[in-house]
Amino acid sequence: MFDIEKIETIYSRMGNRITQTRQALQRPLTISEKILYSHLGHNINPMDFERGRSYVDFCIDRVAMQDATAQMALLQFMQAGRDRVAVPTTVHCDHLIQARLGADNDLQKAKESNQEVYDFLESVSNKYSIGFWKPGAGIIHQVILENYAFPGGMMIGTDSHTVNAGGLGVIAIGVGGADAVDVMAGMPWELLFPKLIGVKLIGEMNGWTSAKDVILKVAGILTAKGGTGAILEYFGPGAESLSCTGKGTICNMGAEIGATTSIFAYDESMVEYLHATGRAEVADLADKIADNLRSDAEVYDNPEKFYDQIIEINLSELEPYLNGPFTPDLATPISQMAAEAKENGWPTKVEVGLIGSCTNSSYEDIARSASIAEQAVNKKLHVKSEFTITPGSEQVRFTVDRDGYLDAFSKMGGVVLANACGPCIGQWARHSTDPGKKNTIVTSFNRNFAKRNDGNPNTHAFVGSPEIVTALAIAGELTFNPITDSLKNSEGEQVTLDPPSGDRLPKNGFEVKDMGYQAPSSDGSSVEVTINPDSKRLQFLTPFGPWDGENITGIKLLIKAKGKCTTDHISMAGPWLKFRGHLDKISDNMLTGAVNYFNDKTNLVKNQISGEHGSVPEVQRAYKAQGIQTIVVGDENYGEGSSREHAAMEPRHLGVRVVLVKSFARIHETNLKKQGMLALIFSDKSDYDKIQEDDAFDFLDLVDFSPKKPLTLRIIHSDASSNDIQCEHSYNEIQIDWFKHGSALNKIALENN
Ligand code: MIC
Ligand code: SF4
Repeated sequence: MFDIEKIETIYSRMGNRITQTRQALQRPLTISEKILYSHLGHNINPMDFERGRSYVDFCIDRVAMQDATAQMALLQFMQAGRDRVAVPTTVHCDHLIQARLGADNDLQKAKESNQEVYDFLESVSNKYSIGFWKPGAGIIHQVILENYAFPGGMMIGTDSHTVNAGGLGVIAIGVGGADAVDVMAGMPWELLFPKLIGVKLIGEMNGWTSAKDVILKVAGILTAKGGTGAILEYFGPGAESLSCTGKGTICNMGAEIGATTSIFAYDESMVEYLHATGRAEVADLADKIADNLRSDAEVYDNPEKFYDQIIEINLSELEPYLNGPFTPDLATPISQMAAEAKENGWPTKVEVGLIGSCTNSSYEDIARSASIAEQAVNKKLHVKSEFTITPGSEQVRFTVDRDGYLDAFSKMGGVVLANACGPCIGQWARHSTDPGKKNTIVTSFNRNFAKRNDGNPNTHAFVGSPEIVTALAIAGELTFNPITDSLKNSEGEQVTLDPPSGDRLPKNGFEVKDMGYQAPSSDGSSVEVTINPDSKRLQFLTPFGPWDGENITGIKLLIKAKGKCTTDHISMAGPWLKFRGHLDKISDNMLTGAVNYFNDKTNLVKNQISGEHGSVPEVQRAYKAQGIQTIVVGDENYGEGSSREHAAMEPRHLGVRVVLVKSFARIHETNLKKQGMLALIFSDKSDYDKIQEDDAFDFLDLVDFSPKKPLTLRIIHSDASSNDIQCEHSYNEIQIDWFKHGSALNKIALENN
């Protein structure tokens, strides 16, 4: 068991801090407030911070990083001038394993093809006292839930779905690598004090509905940016009726509505889960301070007084949902899918059903889905779609294998993939004769942006619960509603599927032979970290240059992006994951998925010097060669999705200086600031329409860059006419300093060396 002494210390001080806060604020507190206020940075007194406006420093209990983001985070940490990490930290090898043939084969192949990167991560971990979870151990968020998460804790992770741990009562927040570097270097971590959205769950789920449907419904209500800057707190009798891993699923997908994080208060389901995962001692400690791990009674009695917004969902009436295609907030109740699919022309033949991922790979998910798989075999149904299963951790995989569930899936024709992200992040060698074909897949993952799973822009990915995905894979039809429809079996009879059933936790306990964990050496000072100078996968970083103190002028437009521009559009994953440790190489994917406003094409923009069109990275490199700085213009919720800071570092590396948008997603905005970029927001959104293809830009008052003061940007059109527009920003003093120094890291390095 990890961290028990640390948890004891945290719990022992929580009570006092909460009492002080209640006195200072003169009101009852919600669960998030209790956790946030008991993690305030040193010397910060509790006061009623302005939600959505005050920047506040916090002391973080733990940092987690996955292999695809850890490379860049650790390359930066190595420049920070530290001997070891200041807070407990882990690295998890999960994103780089490609799904091809099945678990054993794929894992072996990944170890060979990623050896250099795994060796690097292992030796850096060893040197700086970081716990290392080897490839095959599982997906970061499941491993965290099973081993490290504890009610009342506060952690950050370099992955947007770090929020998964809210299912076990943690304030867990996804961040870019540079934020992790701050915390690993012993600095407090700064966050815009969040707003609070209360989600009251009443009733109890039944039949085909599962925890996934709660968040699919919430995503439909709040949309992809509706949670921005807020913590979602789930409460009510319905919340208590959910399993701990079901709560994790709900919190996990809170990333899809831009929420800072989501959380459930401590309850019996968490006690059960802590016991089942070998942490009865943590539950005993939590029991002693249980009142501190839940909102005050007054909050539950009159939630409207304490939350900025309240949503109520009756679980007894909740239908299963399918969200998509191309965006996780397009929510369709299963009973309306047939009509919606017809109206929108979505292909209805389901080619592949994929279950698992960090979102839905618990024992309960697998057991319930397996109960559907068993019916397919027993009722002699011919399974129409391909079907894959990605277990979330070796502990879950070992146990569900022991309990016969994996066998049930193979009998239905399913393929068990490695305990890794796999197809969820485009690590999928999909067998297809026509890679551009318009087609439909259904997954129990969380994201479904264009091209994400298989690189094909015409793949329509729908997100549903693993139980529904299994049923749809059997039926082979997106329009199949297992609640009302029947299927013809191999004997020509019409049969129906019974609703799923399965235990929340294994009756005979979890079991595992090798969890895949490697502890660091107690003294890593002699460990040497090397990178081959010819490496195609890794590259030491060179610090970005500081600002010269002048108004930046003569900026050219690189691209005006139209519509949705997620981090998958800015820095695609899948085939590019292998270059996550090599900034120059990965920069060749910069903004290649963004749609150019002027021609509706991806990766084709005008080079203003030559007048020719070229790929975005090519044109940008041409500007860079001539010392011309550029601007990227974007639409709403720019940078939604992943925490990958490559989406900010690539533009910085290639010489983009400004990103000006209608609105930003939180993590991406911070990532841009950390890397010394100017992340600006149109004061008047309609100014977006003023930007033309041949425009140049001058700042008029960047020399006076200061908090809360908009900047003036002059747009100079090709006919020499111009417009002066106002740009808002959310930089505070410290963040302006990052800009001045060239990056946040430059500043830390200066202070430490
Ligand atoms: C994702 O789900 O998009 C990822 C891949 O896990 C990312 C992290 C990354 O890009 O490495 C995330 O969610 O932050
Ligand atoms: Fe991995 Fe997918 Fe989860 Fe991201 S969302 S951590 S890619 S399983």
